[in-house]
Amino acid sequence: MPVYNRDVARILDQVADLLEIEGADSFRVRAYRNAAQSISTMSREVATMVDEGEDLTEIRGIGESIAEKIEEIVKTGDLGQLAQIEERTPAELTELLDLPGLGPKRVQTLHEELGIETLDDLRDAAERNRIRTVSGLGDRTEARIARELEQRHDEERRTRIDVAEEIVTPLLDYLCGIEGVEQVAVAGSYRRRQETVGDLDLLATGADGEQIIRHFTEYEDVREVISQGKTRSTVRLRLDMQVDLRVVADESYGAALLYFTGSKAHGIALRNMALDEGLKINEYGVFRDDERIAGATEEQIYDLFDLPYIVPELRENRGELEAAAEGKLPELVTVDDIRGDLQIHTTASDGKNTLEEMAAAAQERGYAYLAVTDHSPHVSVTQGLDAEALARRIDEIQELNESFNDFRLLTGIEVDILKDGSLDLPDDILKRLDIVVAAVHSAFNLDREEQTERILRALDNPTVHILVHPTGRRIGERNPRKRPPAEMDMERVMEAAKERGCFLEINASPSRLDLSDAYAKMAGEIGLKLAISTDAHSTTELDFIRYGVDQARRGWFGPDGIVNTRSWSDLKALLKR
Ligand code: DGT
Ligand code: CA
Ligand code: CA
Ligand code: ZN
Repeated sequence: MPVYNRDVARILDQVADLLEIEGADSFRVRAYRNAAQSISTMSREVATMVDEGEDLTEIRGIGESIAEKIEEIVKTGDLGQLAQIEERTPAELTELLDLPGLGPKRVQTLHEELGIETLDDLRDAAERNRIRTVSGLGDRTEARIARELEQRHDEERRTRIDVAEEIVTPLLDYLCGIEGVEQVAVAGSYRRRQETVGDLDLLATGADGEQIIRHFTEYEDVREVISQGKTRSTVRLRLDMQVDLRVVADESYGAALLYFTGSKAHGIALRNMALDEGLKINEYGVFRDDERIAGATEEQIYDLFDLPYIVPELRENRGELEAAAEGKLPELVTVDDIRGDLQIHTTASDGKNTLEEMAAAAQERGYAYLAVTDHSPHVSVTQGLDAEALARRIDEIQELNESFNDFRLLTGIEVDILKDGSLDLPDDILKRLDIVVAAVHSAFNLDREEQTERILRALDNPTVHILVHPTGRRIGERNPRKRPPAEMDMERVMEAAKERGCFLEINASPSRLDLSDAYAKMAGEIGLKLAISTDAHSTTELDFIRYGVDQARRGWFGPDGIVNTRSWSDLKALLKR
């Protein structure tokens, strides 16, 4: 991996920021800043200079000691010193430096006195009026920080699909109960089943628009009416969820649904198709001159362009219109296709329900099998199963299996992938299991190359069947455990999985949905099969499966590409590496 000047400059700047927060000598801090500055504005690559054995101290602002550091960065992509500093002073603290009124000294004080490490910690402290208690920081600074944080929060405010669902479901019930309301639908990203939604877009039909709008604004959860007209209104509900409602005429219902479901890119592509045929399409219908020739249903409109119906999950202008025109739209997987769940936890590790309860819940859902995949010991937040406990578990499951008809518990484990890519349990116990799912639970911040190698090494182990929650990300702005994906070369990981006869997971938990829709689509293009599993830590979480199915649909997956649509005997054959 080549190291570019901007990478070198970024690392030097980071060192400067952290040293400054630690209160290091200002001369020393400036040395790093100046070096970063020179390097980021140089036209030659320092990496080339190092390669050719040139003297870096010739560069303006670079002395002996920093020259050595640059050489280290160029050769290893990293700086040992930075890691050392980060052990004392968390790197996240540098994010706080951009806030008004917060210089390095104050950041250090906040860290020392209130234990603040991240923007979230800071937000929390501001909300509880604790910032003003810190020496040198008054309530004016606290208010300024709170305002700035609020503004940033607004910009990135999106709500996880499951949270949006909890908010919109009772609202739909309420609207359907209003006299004179005929149809109600949620359009927008929610209908496309995107993993997060910005706002909710509702459509309704009915005789008296004004009355429907009035009832809408009187809904008990409305915190603020942002606008209210004769046929449309916008309100804010709890958690600041914004909802638009439009009341439309029956003959425009399909056109409005199509328009407001989007995506915008899909809508624009359709509009261009219409223009090519001398037609006009908008939220009221499709028009030739001024005559409406379609609009009541979405099917009617697609049909007008000789296209089959395109489901909302595919409407992202990622090739669905072309595929539809060629009759090559995939037949997408549904919840009914799923025959069993391949990742769940019980009270043996961090689950809330027992093995028996989880088995009963799986049978209630009509499953043919359920893989029991508790954690291995390394995941220190929970007790994990060591080889001995796992051996006892295998016996227990085999015994329990005697009592079932048309259902089977699969013996399994969620084995931790250690930092070097080795597994947390010996092969001889892993070999005895029906299914081994492997996951990363630590060292998410390895660089891309190292992370990729680590994962590939884990997949090299022939006992591994499925790499679960492959990137480890946690989604949702309001998720306190939010975490960006681990960086890796996903294409290489997928190619490697395919070659080795193993699979990746779409983790159906709405706080993970990992693989993302885009990565799922990539898997399909590579020809890699996926598992959809819930990672349920309780019986009710088995219902997460539908979020995973939605994500797979957004990734263009049919039932054949999903391993757990198969019977146990077919799945078993597929798991033979
Ligand atoms: P979100 O709310 O950010 O999760 O995403 P959406 O897709 O729900 O977007 P939103 O709420 O801004 O608008 C709802 C739909 O309305 C969008 O998916 C497509 C349609 N739409 C909005 N603006 C435009 C536009 O300028 N052109 C077209 N063709 N459609 C638009
Ligand atoms: Ca929306
Ligand atoms: Ca909207
Ligand atoms: Zn896990």
